[in-house]
Amino acid sequence: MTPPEHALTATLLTPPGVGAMAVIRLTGVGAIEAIDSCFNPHRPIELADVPGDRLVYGVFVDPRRDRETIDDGMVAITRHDDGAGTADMTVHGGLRVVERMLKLLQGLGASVRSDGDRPLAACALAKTRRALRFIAGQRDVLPAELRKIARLCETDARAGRSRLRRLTDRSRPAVLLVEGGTVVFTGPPNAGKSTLINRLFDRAESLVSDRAGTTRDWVTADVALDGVPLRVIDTAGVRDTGDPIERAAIDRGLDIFRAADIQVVVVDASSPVSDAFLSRIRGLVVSDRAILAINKIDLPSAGDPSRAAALDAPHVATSGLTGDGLGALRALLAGNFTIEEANPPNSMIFRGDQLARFADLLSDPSSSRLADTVREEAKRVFEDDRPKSRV
Ligand SMILES: Nc1nc2c(ncn2[C@@H]2O[C@H](COP(=O)(O)OP(=O)(O)OP(=O)(O)O)[C@@H](O)[C@H]2O)c(=O)[nH]1
Ligand SMILES: [Mg+2]
Repeated sequence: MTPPEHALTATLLTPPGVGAMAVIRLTGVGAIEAIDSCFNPHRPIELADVPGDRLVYGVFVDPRRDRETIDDGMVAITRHDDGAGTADMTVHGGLRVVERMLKLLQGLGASVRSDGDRPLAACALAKTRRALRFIAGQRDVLPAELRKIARLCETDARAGRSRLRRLTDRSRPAVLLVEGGTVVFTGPPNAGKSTLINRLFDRAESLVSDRAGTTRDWVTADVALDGVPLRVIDTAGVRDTGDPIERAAIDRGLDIFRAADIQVVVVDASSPVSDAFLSRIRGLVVSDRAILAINKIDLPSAGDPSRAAALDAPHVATSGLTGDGLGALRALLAGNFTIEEANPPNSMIFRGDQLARFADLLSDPSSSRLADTVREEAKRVFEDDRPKSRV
């Protein structure tokens, strides 16, 4: 019988849904022969002889339907040392084309994996170059790290467990790097929130005016900070108001402020900070996620910014007008995202199903399968994590 890791498997590598292109990977023993039977290269060529760095252009056909054309596309072939092969097929990304291709491969003996790792999907989701570099780095490092843990489990199960736990507990910086986070700005009206955001991220989308209550519904912008994708949200200034629409906007703004990955409270150093504002905000601030910006320091001080500084958060003095303190504010933001920790193997990102399996393992201290399961996991991380040579 074909061992499971050599069985013919088809995986959609790109995110499911409509897109310009879709990439389907067929891997296992017989992959190249299977592609041979359903692909007509435009130029006469033996697929088995094609070098691994060459894309072959042609037409995918259904051999069971009189070689009816499914789509035109490309194939890249990799031959593995152990006799198995991998064919990456690029087709048009329509739902119907992908469905037909997967059915075709199933008909040729492949099992279709829906829970497969999707390295290309993850790459497609990466919003910054740094996130992309991280994903590529993790591809190299994660299987080796898991194998190390498996070996450790065999000699010292306790140490192996704690290393595995540490690995899964430290994924936050990596998740933030790949998926991004939200930074929500709040503060009294006219404190300079919109000005600060525009200047910090070099944009001019938030309206700025000397009229308090300029920002009503929140305004969002997608930016990058040191390679971490961030969604920055500018909210309505917090004050007591009789206007029901403004009140609703303030309430909604405070809701998203509470849930933010990073909270930035902006106050105006040149005017007194009201008790009403401080008491409203205090219960919402989460100290290890919050930053206080004491803004408009280019103006004479109203003498009481220390009242705001009583909020339990690191603070920084800024001027959205002159740019003073913006470097320090950026550094605090970056520090909050623990950006420098987002490096494999220090911090790595896992799929939900992997985390669930690791949690199961760790919750059963008597498990004798620890080393084996971790080793299996190392194999499953990426389909192509086997020694291979390009033909
Ligand atoms: N002197 C000085 N003026 C500033 C500074 N930041 C903003 N301003 C001015 O303060 C006024 C209010 O700025 P906004 O950025 O609209 O303030 P906001 O906090 O977004 O206000 P709302 O949207 O109404 O809550 C504008 O006239 C800005 O030009 C600053 O650092 N120094
Ligand atoms: Mg504003």
